Amino acid sequence: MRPILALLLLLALAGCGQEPQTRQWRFALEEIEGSVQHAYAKRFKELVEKRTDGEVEVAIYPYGSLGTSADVTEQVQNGAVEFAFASPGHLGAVVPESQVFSLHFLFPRDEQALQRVFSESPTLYGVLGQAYRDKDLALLAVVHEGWMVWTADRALKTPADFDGLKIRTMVSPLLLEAYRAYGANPTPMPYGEVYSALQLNMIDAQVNPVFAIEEMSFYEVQEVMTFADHLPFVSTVVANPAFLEGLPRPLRETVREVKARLDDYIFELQADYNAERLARIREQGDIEIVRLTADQRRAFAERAGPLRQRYVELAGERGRRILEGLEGEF
Ligand code: 6CS
Repeated sequence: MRPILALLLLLALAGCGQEPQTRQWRFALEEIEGSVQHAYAKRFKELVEKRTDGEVEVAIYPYGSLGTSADVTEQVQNGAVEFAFASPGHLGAVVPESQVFSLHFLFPRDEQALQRVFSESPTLYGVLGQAYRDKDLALLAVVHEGWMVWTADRALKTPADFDGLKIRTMVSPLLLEAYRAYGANPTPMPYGEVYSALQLNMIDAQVNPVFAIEEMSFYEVQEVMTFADHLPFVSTVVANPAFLEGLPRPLRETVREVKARLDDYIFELQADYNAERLARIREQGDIEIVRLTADQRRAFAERAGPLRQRYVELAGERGRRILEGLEGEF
């Protein structure tokens, strides 16, 4: 055998003997096991591992294992974690433009319109995506987790009911301003501290989608749930940009395809989760449920209106483009 052929044969045989290289992708959540984010990550893992045939293994880190939302976002920015959920409710100080998701009464209650815009909006994936990118975050998906519901020691039917109410919010500055506009005293704190703060009467109220109110047991320590349909709870899936851009093209394509598959999956799943958990809350507790009328919602919407201008002040020219772009897409 000619030496060059022998060398090629040797190299090929050595290659065959090598263990295939496995890539580990970490996916960190802001929610516990059994949540909407957990369902998303489990399906992401399943689809990625199946499509890459063992080349990629996804490890899921539920809320608490890697710290608060702010900690997890930093871990994505510095590459310690490849994928994570980053809720705009916590991200506002880092990416001011993301606070468009804090604007009460901006988003329509038409679920199909929400689904369409959140899965493919050029404004969100283009303009907002660039704002994320400037802060070392790649925006992969915008995820609707269900409409926010106020829970409190009282019914919240008019802005006057918010007078002096200590309501726990996530930490984005515009969210706090939104509740101040109703006359409340918003108190930001990490998700994991809310139950005990309610139990110890350090706060009177909090706001979250139904599935979260159930799985975090907030309903146990509150008297009334008020449905105002003022804001969908939106989270975003982010990745470390250098990691994503450094992936071989087929793997990047896999991430893109899996995201598209998950858009419909999670939209339907959150609706089921929220409906089932509301039924469970009704069975287990004696919490009162209040749904605002159109007139009652209007009184809140009037107070919330000026916040749009405030958003543009905080998020600048790009914020204005996001707001106008979204208004045009719905
Ligand atoms: O209220 C919060 O802080 C959290 N709520 C939900 C439903 N998901 C993540 C977020 O951190």
